[in-house]
Formats: sequence, C-alpha cells, structure tokens
Amino acid sequence: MFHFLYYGLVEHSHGTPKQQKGEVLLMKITVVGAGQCGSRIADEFARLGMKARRHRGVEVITNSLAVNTDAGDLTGLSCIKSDWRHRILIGGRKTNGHGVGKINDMAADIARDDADKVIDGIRTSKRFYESDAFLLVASTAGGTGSGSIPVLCSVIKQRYVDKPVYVLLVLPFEHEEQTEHRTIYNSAMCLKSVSSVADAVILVDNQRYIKKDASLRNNMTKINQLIVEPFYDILCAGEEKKKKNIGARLLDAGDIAQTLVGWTIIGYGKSELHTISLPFIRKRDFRAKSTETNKGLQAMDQAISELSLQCNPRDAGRALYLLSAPEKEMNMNLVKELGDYLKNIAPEAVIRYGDYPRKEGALTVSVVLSELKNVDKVKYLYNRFPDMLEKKEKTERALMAGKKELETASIGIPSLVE
Ligand SMILES: Nc1nc2c(ncn2[C@@H]2O[C@H](COP(=O)(O)OP(=O)(O)OP(=O)(O)O)[C@@H](O)[C@H]2O)c(=O)[nH]1
Ligand SMILES: [Mg+2]
Repeated sequence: MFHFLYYGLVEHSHGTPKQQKGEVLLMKITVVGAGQCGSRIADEFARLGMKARRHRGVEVITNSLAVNTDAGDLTGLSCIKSDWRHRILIGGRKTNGHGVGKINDMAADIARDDADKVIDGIRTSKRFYESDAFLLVASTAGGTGSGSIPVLCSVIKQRYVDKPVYVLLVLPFEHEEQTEHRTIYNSAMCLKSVSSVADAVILVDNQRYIKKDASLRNNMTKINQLIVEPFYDILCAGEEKKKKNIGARLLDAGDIAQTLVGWTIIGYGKSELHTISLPFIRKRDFRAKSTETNKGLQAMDQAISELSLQCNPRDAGRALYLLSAPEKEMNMNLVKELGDYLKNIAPEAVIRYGDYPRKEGALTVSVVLSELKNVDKVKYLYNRFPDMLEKKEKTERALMAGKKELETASIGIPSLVE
C-alpha cells in the first residue's frame, strides 16, 4: 500500500490550460544556449530532438538556438540550424565577434542591448507556439553565458508570461576555481541573478562527470551527452499515450511543470536487460518478478548516486521519477517499490511519477529532485565571493597604480603624435 502522497495522471487534474480530459501532454521546449558551453549543450538538445523524431516519432524540441559574442564558437556547432536566426551573434560591434573574455557585466550589457535579436530568433521559428516552456543553458564560470543568461531569462519571462522558463547552469571543474578568480566571482553572480528570475534552476556540476570517469576531462562532447541524456525519456514520456496500459501513470507537461521549482538536480540510471528470455523462467514466477524489481532499484540507486550535483535528497520539496522499460519488463509493483525507495531518501518531497513502456531498450530511471532548500555547492560559491571580490579589486588597483606610475615617469618626454 502507498503510505505517501503520489501524483499521477489518474490521481490529479493539474496541468496546463490546454489539457483536455484524459489527454496526455508532451513537454515541448524551446532551448536557448548562451556562450560556448550553453551553445554546445543547446546543440546537443537539437541532436536529442532529431533522435526523438527519428526513433520515437515525437517532437520534443520545438527549436534550439545558440547565442554568443564569439563568432568562431557559433561556427563550430553541428545540429543547430546555421542561419543567423538560430546562431545569434550578439555584441558584434563591441567585441568584433571575439567574445568578452570572462567579463560578465560586459556580457550582461550586451544582452540587454541585443535581447531583441534573441526574441526575434525565438518568435520567428515555425513551431514556437507549440512549445510549453523554455530551457536556457549556460556555464556559470565564463563571461558571455553567465553574464547574458540572467538578462535573457528576465526578458523572456516578461515577454512570454504564460510559459515557464527553466535555466540549466553548468558549474565549473574544481581546478578552474584555483586558476581563475573570475570562476567563483562569475558563478556566484550568475547563480544569484538567475535564481531570482527563473522558475527553476537545474544544476549540473562538471566535476561530477570526471569523478565518474577521469577520461572525460578533455571530452566535453561526451560530458554534454551525459548532461542531456536524462531529459530524453522525460520529454518523450507521453509518446505511448494511445497504448492501453491499465494501471500505468503517464508523465506529462503538467507533472513536469508542477515539479520544477527553484533549485533542481537531475539523475539518470540504467540497467541492462537480458535480450534473450530463457524458456524456463516464466514471467509469472516470483523469482523473475524480484529480478525485475532489483534491476529497477539498481537503476534508481545509480540515478541517485550520480545526481548532476551532490546534494542531500532530504532537502527536496518536490521530486519526480520516471521508469522507462519494455512493457513486458514493467509492473506496478516495481513502480511502487521505486516510489518507496525515493520516499525513504526524500521524505519531505511531494513525489510525482510515471512509467513509460517502450518497445525495446534498457530499463532506465530518470529522477528529478526539486525545490531544494539547501545546495552546499551554491552556498560554498556564495561564501567565497567576498574574498574573490577583494582579490579582483586588489588586482585592478595594482593595475591602475602601475599605469599611473608609468604615466608619471613619462611626463616631460615629448610625443611625436598629438
Ligand atoms: N559541460 C561543459 N562545460 C563547458 C563546455 N565548454 C566550456 N565549459 C565550461 O564552461 C566554463 C567556461 O565558460 P564558457 O561557456 O566557455 O564561456 P563563455 O560563456 O563562452 O564566455 P567567454 O568565453 O568568457 O565570453 C568552464 O567552467 C568550462 O569548464 C562544454 O561544452 N560542456
Ligand atoms: Mg566563449
């Protein structure tokens, strides 16, 4: 028996106003990436959209745009359409297309001046009006992405009041904190600014990916694929809506919108299934059932141990999980067991869930922990900010003093130009 609160399609009636009785809504998003990291991840979302169309016959990404002050970075993308409405160069006159060199306030000014270009790119895309939400993406440590994303978030929110705006922020590797004081300075400012305007801030820590596999240190493309992976099933989940699947809980746009609030973390776990089913293991056999349950719990355990950022699930006010597996591998007992597991580690959270039967593939569990009341890494970056500010001001003062000294020494030397 459930001893806690579950929300599934059958049990709740929330959802966006478009929702008809009994209809399941897909979550379609418009993705906007800013700066190098943001643009590359937006490119990866464009690839995910193509995959969803090809393999599952659904549209989940209505459009994907890249915004940058660096023209070279825009050229290097592969899946985002290559015209100027999709790859948007901002601040061209100020930076000559060479980036802002980590100066976040310069990027924020540029974003304010050129926000219309981004709005035009969003507005003029063919499928924009089908989209349910925005997902903006940037790293916190660079200049362009971290400086422009809070401004773009605020402009988009004011312009499209009925669509939630989620922001995915990538936190820096630990070694970047040591080598560059701008890393902490930019990150703290970006986190504070974005959290005050976005509907939810999805946090991803680069360091987590190299902890899992050190060879990923120089493989940003692979890290980006891992960052995007958990979104695939969540976005595609409504696909099987026409299938008669008694007792199934389908996850839809309403569930996602109700879950994503404030600081948010995602996780993803996978358990490979036997491709050959042995004739002597009958599905009704209790041992076969318990193997399925173990596989499900193993995938859930992986999703929780490999969350996109280290956090304490007990701090979550809302959570969501999606079990995705071939229909024959799924049973409600497993769905309930996963719910019990999650409730155990996140006792304060209101849990929404869904199961997503597919024709084939592995058993996967996607987890979202949201409305986190505490995130240690964010607190750490905020706490280190005053030191970094002092260091930055000291460096600037030393630079000014040096310049002044040179200028004073040059007094009395005639110049050959006016
Ligand atoms: N996961 C991931 N992180 C990246 C990627 N590219 C850069 N980063 C991280 O992003 C931070 C640097 O930010 P960038 O996105 O390169 O900077 P930017 O927004 O282009 O800003 P400027 O170049 O300073 O104008 C560092 O923490 C990098 O480790 C990427 O493709 N994937
Ligand atoms: Mg850049």
